[in-house]
This record gives sequence, structure tokens and C-alpha cells, in this order.
Amino acid sequence: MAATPASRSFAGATSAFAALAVAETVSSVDTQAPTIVEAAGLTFIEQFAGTLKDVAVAIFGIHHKTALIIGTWAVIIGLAALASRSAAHSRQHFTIFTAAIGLIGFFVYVTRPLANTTVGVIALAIGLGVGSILHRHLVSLNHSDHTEHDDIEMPGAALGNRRRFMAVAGASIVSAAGAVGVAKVVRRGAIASAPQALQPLPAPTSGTTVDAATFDSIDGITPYITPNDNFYRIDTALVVPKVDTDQWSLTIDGMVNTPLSFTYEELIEQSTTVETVTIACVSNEVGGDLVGNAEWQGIPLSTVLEQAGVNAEATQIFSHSVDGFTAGMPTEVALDGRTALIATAMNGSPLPTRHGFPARLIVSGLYGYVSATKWLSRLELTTWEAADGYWIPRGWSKEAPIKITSRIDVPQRTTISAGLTPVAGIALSPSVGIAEVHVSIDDGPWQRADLADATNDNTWVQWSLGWEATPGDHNIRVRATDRNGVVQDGTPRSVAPDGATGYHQRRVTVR
Ligand SMILES: Nc1nc2c(c(=O)[nH]1)N[C@H]1C(S)=C(S)[C@@H](COP(=O)(O)O)O[C@H]1N2
Ligand SMILES: [Mo]
Repeated sequence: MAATPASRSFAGATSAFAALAVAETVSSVDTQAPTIVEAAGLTFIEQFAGTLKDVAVAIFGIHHKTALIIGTWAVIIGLAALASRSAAHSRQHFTIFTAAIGLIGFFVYVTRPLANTTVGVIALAIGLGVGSILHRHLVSLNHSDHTEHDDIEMPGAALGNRRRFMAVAGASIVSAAGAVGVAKVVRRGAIASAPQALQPLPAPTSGTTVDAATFDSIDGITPYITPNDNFYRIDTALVVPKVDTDQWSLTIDGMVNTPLSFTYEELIEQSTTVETVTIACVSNEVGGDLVGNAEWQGIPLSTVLEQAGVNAEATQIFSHSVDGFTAGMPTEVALDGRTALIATAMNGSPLPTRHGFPARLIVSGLYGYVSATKWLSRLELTTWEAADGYWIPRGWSKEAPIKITSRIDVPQRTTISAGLTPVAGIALSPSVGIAEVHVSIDDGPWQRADLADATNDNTWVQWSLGWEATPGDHNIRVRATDRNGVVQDGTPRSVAPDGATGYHQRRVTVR
């Protein structure tokens, strides 16, 4: 076969795919650490999440995380194809390329907070070795009919080489894909079934549990309590950190009189406070679903800070997660009487892995990115000026109180029948509470909706209004007023830098 640029690129791409697949397979072994490609994806997020501010929400969607992983594979394989196009220097270029990728891969991997350096180095070395040997072999098969000996080679031999080239490449692709596929499945299974040393939760001795008269019976309304499986998930983690509680502890240090450390057992034993709190993501658009309400059980942050003795100059609580995420909030929010917990349980069960097992912060009234650190490992008392949380240099506000917002859930359908029908939904202003909700049909007068009971002012409230729907097209709008008398801001604004404003509206056709 003639060694065309296409066949040389194909050899490069195949070798890179095999190298990556081997590195992925080997690095899958440590289920606490990221794989090589996951490490690359995580670093990509950190580098570019700020500049991609408008699509910051999108980056965190599960499908986009998958796209990021696939994109990483595609970019490396594509570059390898380009690198080995050259007729005269295919080998050299491919070698330089793999050396560069190997070096970048090494630094990207070892700088991850959860990296296992030994596993990473071995994975990269074996991967690069396999890729290099395969490339050499493919190039020689590709080449042997294109040398000065061309004229004396029999047509049958050239055909044989082409067959062998395709056979080796094909077998490499299939076995590499098979290995990495099996590794992924095994890894997923191992992560899911890893035993967690769960402690029985103590009976709550303070706080308020839900016995509120809710509007849950209204068809289509958001239930007052969000079940754990339906709770929105937002984080920068490509792999959910699986914390081994035997290795884990929570440290409270920095500007304190007595640095403290809690084991999981100690934390659970003291987790006797239960509070219902609604948390929300700053990336929640008006009417969006990046918001949820749960019953959290844990230790008041104030209790722990009192034990540690916070210095008067410590104006910031800077929380760290096991995977390197950080969030900073004013120290006063832990002490001003609002609900602020180190939570170990959610709706009566230990925190699900996705929501921060073994411990996380839950602070009423602040968006998650400045307060709700999951997989919590450290609370550092510092000054407001000394440190900026993960999202601050990426263009989001340092102070981020949750804005008053409200959402229409019902009617769910865009076409409904005429007659009396409920218009219903939720409204929130955590830590202040909702006083009133009003609904306007077709820009008509604001009509006051009924409010369901809420456990406390840290949660959303469900609202409902009976509407005599008449045939035609209608526009429903909602607006909330908090307990301080502040009316929801109606100016349509998107989420960056400190949360969306505007009124949620819904168009329906009544027949
Ligand atoms: N470790 C860690 N904690 C984190 C984040 C993160 O990226 N990493 N994201 C925060 C953000 S932006 C939000 S909105 C909440 C979401 O919590 P949830 O996934 O339990 O709903 O977690 C916060 N805690
Ligand atoms: Mo968020």
C-alpha cells in the first residue's frame, strides 16, 4: 500500500488511542483517584470555567461532563493524527508529540488533589510505551512497500503488508476499546459498592422536623421536601469523591484558639440538630430547577466554632473539600442566628455520595458556591481579604445571598381546559422567609395567592391560587415578597455574577 498522509495519520491516531486506553485502564485501578483523562478534564474545567462563564451551568450538567471526557479523547487522538502526517518525520513527530502529551499528562495528573502519583506514573509509562511500540510497528508495515525497494517488491507482498497494517491497527483498536470498556465498568461497580462505614444517626434533640400542612396534594406542584434522588446536583467533580471514613477527618484551623479535628464517628455522635433548609445554585435561572429543600441533620457551625474559639479578626470561613474545591463566606453568617450546619445526613439518611458524604456545609440564605461545600475536609478561619473561593476568580461575586425568587409549577401543560384551575408553585427567600406571593394573569392586577405552611423561614413555600380560566391564550406571572417587605426584583437578568432576577411567567392555551 502507498503510505499516504491518511494512512500515517491513521497509524498515529490508532497508537494514541491505544496509549490513552492503556493509561486509562491502568489508572482506573485506584477508585479514590481520578483517571488520567478525568484529571485532564478536571484541569480543563478549572482553567476555562471562568472564561466560559455564560455556559458555566452547562459545564456542570452530567451530559456535558461526558462530552468533556469524550472531547479530551478526541482532541488527543486528533492531534496525534496530525503529528504523524509527515512523510519524512512521522516517527520523530509522533515521538515528540507523545513525550509532550506524557509530560503534560504527568503534571495535570499529579497536581490533582486526589491523585495517586505511583498509579499515575505507571499508567502513563505503560500507555506511552504501548503507543510508541505500536506506532513503530504500524509505520514499518505502512512503509515497507514505499521504500527504494518498492520496485523489487512483489504486488502480493504489498497487499500482505496492507492487510497486516489493517489487521494490527484493527486488533489494537478493538483490544484497547475492550480493555478500557471493561475497566470503566469494573471501576464504576467498585465505586458504587465500596463499603462506607456508616454510623447510625442519633435521634435529633434540637431543630424542627417537617409536620407542615403542605400543598403536596396539588397535582404537579413541587413537593415540599425534595427526595434525595431528585435533588439537583451541581459540582466541579467529574468523579464523585468516594471518601473512606476511616481515613477522613474534618479539621477546623486557621485563626482559632484551639484547632480541632473530628473523626466521622465524633461528628455523627454530635449530629443531633435537624433543620429544613432550601439550597439553591447561583446558576439557577428564573423558573429553573437548580434548587431543592431537604431536612438536614448535623452540628450547628456555631457550636464547632465556639469550641475552637474564633479570633475576632477572622472575618471569613473558608471551607475546603477533599477534591480541592473551596468556598468562602463571612464568619458572621455562622453566628447571626440563621441556620448554618455541618450536615451529615439528608432527609433521614447519611448524606448520599453525590451530595457530599461524609459531611458538607448547609447555610441558609447563601448560594451553594460560597457556602455549601460537599465532601468537606477543612474549615479554615481567615480574613475576608486573604483567600478567594473557587468561583471568585472565575467571575462570580464574593458575597452571594440567595435572591428572592418564585416559580410556577402548575399548570404543567401548555394547553388546559376552561374552568376553575389551580395555579401553583414555590417561592423562596431562605433565612428571611416569604410573606406573600402574587399572581398576575395577562398583566392584570396582582392577586394574592394562598401559602402552605413551611417548617421555618429557611425553606421555600408552596403557593396556590384558584384561577377561573377562560378560553384563549393567557400569560401567567408570579412575584414574591419576603418577610422584610422586599418585593422580588422584576428586572430580567441572567445568573452571572450573583444570581438571576425577573418574574417567572408561563403561557397557556385554554380551550
Ligand atoms: N466539593 C464541592 N462542593 C460543592 C460544589 C463543588 O463543586 N465541589 N459546588 C457547590 C455548588 S455551586 C452548589 S449549588 C451546591 C450544590 O449542592 P448539591 O449538589 O447537593 O445540590 O454544592 C456546592 N458544593
Ligand atoms: Mo451552584
